[in-house]
Amino acid sequence: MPVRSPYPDVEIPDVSLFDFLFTGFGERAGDPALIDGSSGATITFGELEGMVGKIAAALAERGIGAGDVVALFAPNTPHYVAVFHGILRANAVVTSVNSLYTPGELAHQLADSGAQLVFTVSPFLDRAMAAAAEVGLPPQAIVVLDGAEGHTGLRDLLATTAEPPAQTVTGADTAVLPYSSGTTGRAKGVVLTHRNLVANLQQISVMGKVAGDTKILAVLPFFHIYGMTVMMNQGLHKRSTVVTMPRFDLQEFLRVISEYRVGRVYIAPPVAVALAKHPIVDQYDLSCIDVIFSGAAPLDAELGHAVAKRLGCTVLQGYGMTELSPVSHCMPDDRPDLDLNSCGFAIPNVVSKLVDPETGEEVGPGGRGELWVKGPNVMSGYLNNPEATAITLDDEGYLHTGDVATVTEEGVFTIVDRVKELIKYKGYQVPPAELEALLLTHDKIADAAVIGVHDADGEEVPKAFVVRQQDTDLTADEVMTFVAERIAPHKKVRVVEFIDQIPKSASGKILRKDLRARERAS
Ligand code: AYL
Repeated sequence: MPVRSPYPDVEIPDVSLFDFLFTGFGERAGDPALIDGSSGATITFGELEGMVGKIAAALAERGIGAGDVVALFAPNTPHYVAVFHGILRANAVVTSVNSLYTPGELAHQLADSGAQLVFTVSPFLDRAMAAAAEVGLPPQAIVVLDGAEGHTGLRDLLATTAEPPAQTVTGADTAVLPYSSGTTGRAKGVVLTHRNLVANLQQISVMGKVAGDTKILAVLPFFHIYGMTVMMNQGLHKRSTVVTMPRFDLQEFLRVISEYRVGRVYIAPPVAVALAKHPIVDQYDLSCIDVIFSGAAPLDAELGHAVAKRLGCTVLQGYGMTELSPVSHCMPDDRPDLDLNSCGFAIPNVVSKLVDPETGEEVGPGGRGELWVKGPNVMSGYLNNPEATAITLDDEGYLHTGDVATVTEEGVFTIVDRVKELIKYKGYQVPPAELEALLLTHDKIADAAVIGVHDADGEEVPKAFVVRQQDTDLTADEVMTFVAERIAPHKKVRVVEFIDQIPKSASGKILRKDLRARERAS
């Protein structure tokens, strides 16, 4: 039987994300919406709304409008938020890009999404220029937020005297195109509509006590759907104050929390390890923390309890996926008694079921099955990729997550395994297919396959099985260096094993199951 959320359905207004978030700041207009954790610079709700309107007007003047795609390649700052919503307010679409991407990776996303304009910052300009050149975008198509010679800067956009264009987008229109590999293959554009994003904000709204006096830490990147929905947009929705950090640095993270008295901290599990174990944590007054919420990879309950005890706060876990906008299951603030290995209940308007991947039979409480999710937060599909969409979304509207879960009689879900190829390194996606394709470009490599293995700290890391070309010598270090020079650091191959042959099915598909079994046996 499909499991319905135990929460009553919430209403999802049929409006654009801009109208949903920016309507009626009223008395709050003068309150801080965003604080730059590094500099302390603050933007109020009213100021943000003004900036969004100007950016939209300036984009419209430059010919950007309905359906156009604009890439956002920048670290978390208050200006990121203004630009993100300025692009949407111009009726255009945001494709958010991983800040660590190499020019090649960025070029792939620019070409695949059809981006016409790129927003970046001066420290990223070299990579943006190289990628733009690769896909034939002129240098003038790169806006440098903090300014650079020969490029439009944020200041230029804000100087416009034009009015923002009429809003033409509806809930059904595409709002963002984050990239995800999903269950198989390379990173693909995930088509999320305004309605998807509005829905997920309404759905998570009933789960957590996030309010006008809550300070939210945004250290996880806004380019990833976790930062985008749960930090940036939830913060705006609840009229909370979002404190931004451009990257994770433990000392700076602790300083910012302590100095700005942050109450709600969203993390991925590796941060929990530092919070539980690092001696430096004791040097900061972290009594302001009310809730630490972990998502993006499995949190170990023991670790979570250690963090809760050390900091005297509540630790909660949620589950999500880019394709789900992203949250589908989470622990509510008022149930810290739930098993911390679990990811709580299905959120409102979500129906989920567990299906045995071998038999296709539905599995009930006590059994294990692939998690299928249906709800208003489910993506409309992968951009220009009906084959991948068909593999992931079925005719009844269920999204097949590729994650294996269990459920209790009460409706509490726990993720216990993964049946998809995807590897998660510190919560970031590593698509094996991409690494395999890259490895095959090495002239001394005859064949290769990549799977996730666990290192001594229990961290999932990519491991490559490599078949050398006949009569060649190739070392593990050479393989790792070759990969590291061509991709973002989180996708590095961290273990290499040479092997005589990659196990494959009759149709030539890599038998990852056999490689995993080999790994367990070693
Ligand atoms: P993507 N436990 C185990 N695996 C998880 C968990 C979890 N709590 N959360 C995410 N994953 C894995 O698209 C799982 O394999 O989005 C899933 O299919 O980068 C994959 O990560 C999706 O990776 C929130 C808000 C989680 C955000 C998110 C992260 C979305 C990550 C919970 O409340």
